[in-house]
Amino acid sequence: ELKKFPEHFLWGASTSAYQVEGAYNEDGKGMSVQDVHEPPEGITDFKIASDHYHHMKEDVKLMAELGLKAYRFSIAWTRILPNGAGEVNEKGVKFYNDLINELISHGIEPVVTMYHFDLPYELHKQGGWCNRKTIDAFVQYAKILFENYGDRVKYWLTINEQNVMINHPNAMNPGRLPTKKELYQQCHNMFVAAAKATILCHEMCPGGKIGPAPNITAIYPATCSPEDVIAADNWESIRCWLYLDVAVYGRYNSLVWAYLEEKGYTPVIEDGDMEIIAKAKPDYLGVNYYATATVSAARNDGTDCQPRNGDQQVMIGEEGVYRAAKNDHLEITDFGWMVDSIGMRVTLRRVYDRYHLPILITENGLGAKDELGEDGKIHDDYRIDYLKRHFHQAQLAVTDGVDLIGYCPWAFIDLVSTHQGYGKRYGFVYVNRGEDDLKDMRRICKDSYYWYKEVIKRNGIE
Ligand code: BGP
Repeated sequence: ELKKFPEHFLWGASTSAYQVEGAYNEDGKGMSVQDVHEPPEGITDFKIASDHYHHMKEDVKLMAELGLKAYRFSIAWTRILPNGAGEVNEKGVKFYNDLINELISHGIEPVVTMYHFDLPYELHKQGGWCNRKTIDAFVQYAKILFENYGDRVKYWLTINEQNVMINHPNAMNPGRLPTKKELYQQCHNMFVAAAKATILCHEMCPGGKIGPAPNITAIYPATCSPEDVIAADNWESIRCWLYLDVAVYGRYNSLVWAYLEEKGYTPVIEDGDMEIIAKAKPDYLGVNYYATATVSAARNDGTDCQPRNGDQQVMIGEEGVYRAAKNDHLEITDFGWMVDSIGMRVTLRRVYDRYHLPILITENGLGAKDELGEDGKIHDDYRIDYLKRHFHQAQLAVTDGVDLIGYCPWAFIDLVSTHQGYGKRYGFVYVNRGEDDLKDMRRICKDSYYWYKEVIKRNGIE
């Protein structure tokens, strides 16, 4: 028999600062790597996005009407510290203070991501995460956040999808792409930064909970050939377990360390780093889940690495390590992403079984080309169907014994997709704008909004 979702389950919704806020140069905000990134031809940039910065109260009102128990958003580092470190921008501090107060006054729990893909450009120019100064900058930033909001924010997330930043670095690195060796140094420095922030949170915010938010997905072997199974194990460790093992167990995953050594990618680990990492204990795990990936053994003949099509979910393979494979059992979205609701259950079970920490689904959702109908509505029954299937699998995971504390679909409102701009929408709320035609930016609740409202009311799909 199905278990019910727990009482006080955090039915939520997610966004990230640079994808939703706009106002990219207003009220003292500094530039982030996203602001200087050239979008692909015909795709909007992040300058205006969904103009949430100027629609904040209206948007929170829509969250309240939806009945959201939690709202996961990110703070733009460059609103707080325009240069990444040093001088504080009070107007930026005030914006999030107002947002947090607005949420709380409507009974919505703020879930705050500290850093979501938008490194301050000033830090990037000085080497970004390859430079250990960025660790200090992050600690200064964390301190400001805990000082200002720690009395009201219970749920903190350190870094969004660190593993995506390492495995798919295009969107976060304007200019030259870092080498693999540099990426693993960035990765290590982010581990240290997240650990320091975690320790600081526990010191500064009594009752505060903090954790990482990687993109986690079970990796399937393409066949039951033992070689494929090894390849799937390796890729699952490199893509997923590395990040959670460091966060939870305070040590590098041994399979991954062997891989790093073999490839010559091992990072410089300074004295004291591993002690700090071991001391920092997350209270819960954020998990972004979109789809599983399927892989087969590498052929090691120069063809393992397949060209990507600009889509972050298309596995690219790595020469001699694994090869992306097709999974004929799964459907695929119009944007080429696999749909695997059962894979969400598999993923949640694996994560819980490995770490035994409460899990918050911090992202999951369907990107689609929603159209505003002649009746002035958006009939996104495909999104309802997608979410219904995933909610059902989440409930099965709860029944399996997974300690799931909440579910924040991506996204609360339409926002700029990392690769496809405004042509690919995720929100429960539609924003009336096109790729470069801003129209009136009006908010219109989609059919999925009204459906989700009932789900929240009933604390489940049935
Ligand atoms: C995740 C990111 C989000 C969001 C989402 C959808 O990887 O954390 O920022 O963008 O994916 O991806 P996309 O916008 O590329 O469709």
